Amino acid sequence: MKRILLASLIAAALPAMAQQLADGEIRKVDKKAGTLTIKHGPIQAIDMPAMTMAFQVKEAAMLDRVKAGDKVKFQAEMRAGGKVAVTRIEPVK
Ligand SMILES: [Cu+2]
Repeated sequence: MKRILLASLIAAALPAMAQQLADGEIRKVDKKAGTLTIKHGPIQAIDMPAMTMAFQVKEAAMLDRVKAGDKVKFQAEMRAGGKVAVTRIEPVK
């Protein structure tokens, strides 16, 4: 019963999560600094307009998943100190 409830909750949340993904294009992967520079469209979740900027990443492995020139869909969160971190990123085929 609990499992069914959880499954339906996840199913209900998926469309909302998909909507939150922002569009972007990777401009630079800086493994030393641990940042991704992304030319991005508006990011609703953190009320940010389109621009090109450097993001921190939630997991260092994200820096290996994308390369300059890749088109991506991603999610970001605002961190203390005004830094913004990518929390999820997927290349767009
Ligand atoms: Cu920005």
